[in-house]
Amino acid sequence: MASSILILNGPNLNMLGRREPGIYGRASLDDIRDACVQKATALGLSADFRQSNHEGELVGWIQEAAGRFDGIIINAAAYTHTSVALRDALLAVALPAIEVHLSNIHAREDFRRHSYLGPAVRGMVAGFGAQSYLLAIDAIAHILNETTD
Ligand code: CA2
Repeated sequence: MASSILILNGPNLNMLGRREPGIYGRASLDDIRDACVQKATALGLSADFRQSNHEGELVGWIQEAAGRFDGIIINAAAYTHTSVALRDALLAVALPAIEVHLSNIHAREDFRRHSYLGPAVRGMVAGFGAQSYLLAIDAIAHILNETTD
């Protein structure tokens, strides 16, 4: 059976393409979802792409992922820099997870340089705009292939 991945997006990412194109690019979240589904399909994966402005909803989706998905890609947006709850949820489900950011969080304000998710993910892709998501899908496909070989 095809592996399936859950792609999660945190607060305000629903506004992509409408504000701050200089930092986050012109692609809308719908554009990114379409590109992710296309990329995942090309790699033989199925992808479920979701966004929430609520930390608890994101925690719930991560908890429910156990047994339903084979891996998680997450752009936790501002919760990256604040959320012990998301970190604990990712550690609890123990699925391979990759952190994604559109912008290079190390080239911005100091508070963005720390990610609470770091210890709960296999790696992080940041700074390539919408392409960060596609690179993360490549990475998770590689991880899932290693696990099924
Ligand atoms: O670069 C990223 O992907 C971020 O996760 C985006 C977050 C930010 O808090 C992180 O430090 C880095 C912000 C998402 C907000 O998205 C907006 C989109 C359009 C207009 C305003 C905000």
